[in-house]
Amino acid sequence: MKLVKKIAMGATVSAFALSLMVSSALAQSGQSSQTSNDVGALSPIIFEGVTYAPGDAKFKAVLNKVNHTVVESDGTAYGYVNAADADKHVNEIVAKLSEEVGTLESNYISSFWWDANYSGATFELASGWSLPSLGAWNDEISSVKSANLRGTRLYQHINYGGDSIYLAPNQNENRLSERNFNDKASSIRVY
Ligand SMILES: [Ca+2]
Repeated sequence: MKLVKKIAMGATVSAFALSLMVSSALAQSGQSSQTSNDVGALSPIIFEGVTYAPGDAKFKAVLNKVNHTVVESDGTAYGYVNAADADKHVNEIVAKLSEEVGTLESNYISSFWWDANYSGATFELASGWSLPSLGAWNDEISSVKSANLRGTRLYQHINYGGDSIYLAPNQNENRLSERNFNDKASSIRVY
């Protein structure tokens, strides 16, 4: 898809370009954008040092209390209330990965889908690129693959504000609903 390539090449991404990508992808896939298969939470989360499994009575309450989720490279998810605590954790992971990958160059990308299970319209963003707003994709992303160098972070508001979820490299979420982040992202960083 040409527009996707354009992003990877570093062109400025406008809301207009993103809306074009949506209509193009929808036209190609022949799918509507109204699919929704949200389910309850399925993955454990560590909050204030305690691990909560989906079956725990307190799980839903903890998930609702969590504003920021950080998923490490081994898939372990940590929940935070404060942005500063989540930022610190993300910065540590990104710094460590930066040391490891050095100046490695490649087309490492993150992929985002309109629907759960990596279906529906999609777009890609290469490592090092960010989108401060998502245009037609605002509050629409339902699944993500973080196949890049230093991870992917989705934010609730434009300009990287509000709640967030960070996924370490190669951590994928086929249902962002499991992290209370379905149809919620309004800006994105790909580290
Ligand atoms: Ca969606």
